[in-house]
Amino acid sequence: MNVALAGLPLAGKTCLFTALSQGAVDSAANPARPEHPNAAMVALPDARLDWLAEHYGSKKRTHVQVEFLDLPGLAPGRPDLAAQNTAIMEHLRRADALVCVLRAFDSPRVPGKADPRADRAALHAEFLLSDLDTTLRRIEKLEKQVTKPSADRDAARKELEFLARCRQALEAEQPLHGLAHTDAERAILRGFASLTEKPMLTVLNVGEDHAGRPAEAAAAYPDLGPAVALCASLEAEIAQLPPADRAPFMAELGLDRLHAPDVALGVHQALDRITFFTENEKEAAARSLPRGGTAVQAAAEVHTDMASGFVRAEVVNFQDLQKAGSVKQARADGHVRMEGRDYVVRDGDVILFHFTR
Ligand SMILES: Nc1nc2c(ncn2[C@@H]2O[C@H](COP(=O)(O)OP(=O)(O)OP(=O)(O)O)[C@@H](O)[C@H]2O)c(=O)[nH]1
Ligand SMILES: [Mg+2]
Repeated sequence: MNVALAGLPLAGKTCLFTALSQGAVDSAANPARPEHPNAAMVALPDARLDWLAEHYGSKKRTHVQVEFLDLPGLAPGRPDLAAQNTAIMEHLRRADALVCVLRAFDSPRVPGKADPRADRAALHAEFLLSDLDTTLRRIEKLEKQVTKPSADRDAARKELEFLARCRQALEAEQPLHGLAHTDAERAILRGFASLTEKPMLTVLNVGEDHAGRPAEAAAAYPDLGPAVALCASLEAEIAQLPPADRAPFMAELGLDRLHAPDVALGVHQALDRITFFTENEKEAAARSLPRGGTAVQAAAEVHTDMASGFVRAEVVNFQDLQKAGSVKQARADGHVRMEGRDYVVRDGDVILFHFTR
């Protein structure tokens, strides 16, 4: 899973990247460049994993990891930066999901007044235009193709019909997200790496005076829909402190918890993925699976051998396990089930795979 931070210049993307990655990359020494973004793996926090690891005394804890990319800001309407914008858009296209970072703070370090509504509209317009451009070019190519007899003429005709719907949506300023209904249509959108089809999470970067109460600052923009609000600059500073030194600083700011992890969690959710767990004394692991994924697909996430030699899955949901207090008790309560390869995994399932080598 890789997620790109998109935003206008100075929206606070690098601060958010530092907050998420806890300073894993020295962005001051190596600023993200259009042709070379900075990347960092970010662990999804999960209290269930902590409970499992403690309960079983597992030596190792493995979190679900999401890769975040920090990129320079997009500058729509700047012909002099067209090459840079194109390079940035290429990275956005390759990402599985986008985080739109919007500036909702005023600072002497950043010129102009904050206007997250206008900034979001400008970003979305860039994405729509870029998708429209790709769609029109593809339509032009296919229209030539269907005039000549060929084996894939029918497929091309079908694609053209779908692309006409895409064009209509984009011209009406509607994103392509949710427009594909069949696997073939989804494959078409994936093929041209549509930007407006991608899961997207909005982040409102609020001022340092609102660090402790970001939601209050976000309440001024209810029309922006669900968004994660945080003060990226201060959360970046806190994330780079040794954990033991964070509490006094946070208390001073009135910050009861960090909000940057919500960005990673929000993206995982926006990608429509669930978390399941595997567990033994050596390792407690949280693993990610697309919603609707089956037991054998879950096994493949752990190891290809487990999928190829899959026999069955012993499943207990975390809630039942926690309530029971132990697998033994959960079993006695009838909460441990044997499931076959087509079982649809639920969020929070703790799974023991039985397989042959
Ligand atoms: N007051 C305030 N300032 C912030 C916040 N986030 C970032 N800043 C400041 O805004 C400036 C830009 O922040 P960056 O994180 O570098 O922004 P960016 O989006 O990465 O900028 P580019 O990469 O140049 O597009 C810096 O001076 C930050 O200290 C915030 O939440 N509140
Ligand atoms: Mg930056």
